Amino acid sequence: MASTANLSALLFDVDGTLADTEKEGHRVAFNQAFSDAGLDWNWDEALYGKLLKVTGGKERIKFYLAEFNKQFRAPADLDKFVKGLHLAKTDRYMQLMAEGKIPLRPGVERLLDEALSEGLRLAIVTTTTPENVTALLKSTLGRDAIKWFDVIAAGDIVPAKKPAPDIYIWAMAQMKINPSEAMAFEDSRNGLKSALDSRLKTLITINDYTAHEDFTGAAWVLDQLGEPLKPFKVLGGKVSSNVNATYVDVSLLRYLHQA
Ligand code: XBP
Ligand code: MG
Repeated sequence: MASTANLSALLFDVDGTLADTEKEGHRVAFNQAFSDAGLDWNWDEALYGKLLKVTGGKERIKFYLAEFNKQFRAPADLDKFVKGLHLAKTDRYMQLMAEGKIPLRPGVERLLDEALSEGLRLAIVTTTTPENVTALLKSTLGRDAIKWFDVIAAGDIVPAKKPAPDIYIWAMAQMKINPSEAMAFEDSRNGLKSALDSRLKTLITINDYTAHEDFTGAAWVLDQLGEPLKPFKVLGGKVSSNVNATYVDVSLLRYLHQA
């Protein structure tokens, strides 16, 4: 993971990293889709925390059936059933995003703006469905924000989702960059593993669902990216926290990347 190359690209996870979408976004959309389908399943906040162990909505539904709802008599064609439920969930999620109730996390918009003006390239690297990425970016940053990103690596584009490294490797191949030129932004252990196994230096911003996770190997672990009037807290990481910065900007990223 030598970082002699200059930093040229920032690769962002979406759920939990750009915005806290899981509790009030994905979870709510899953429950609405279940209810629309006449199912009495209810994923409360605590259960959803357990289900987050598995990334990908379709994979998560199957995990729920295998581990938490074994008595459910699933239709013979389980894949088709799950796919249908998940399509309905995506519709519901997009509606929720269009209502604009889920903001970006602190520092995200400022950092994206600064990175672009400094000539860094941006990419999205996520397990969620591409339509969901578009819906979130549109509702928070406007219709054109999707164009800020050179690559949207999302959903089923690779069969093996995070924690497998495949989605980061795919995104970097599309951008024709090496891991030594980039940094990843993640919020979870699954995301960190995916990024580290792609040889990317990774900055973690935790959230309520991931705060307890093991972030060994991360360059830095922060509570959030910070703003001038909302300083971050350094919670861990390999790089010395002995810096004067109180919010993440491009010069701090260049330092972390070289450290
Ligand atoms: C995000 C996910 C996704 C979303 C649901 O993980 O695991 O599955 O929770 O999205 P990460 P879909 O932040 O590591 O990318 O239902 O569209 O799969
Ligand atoms: Mg995430």
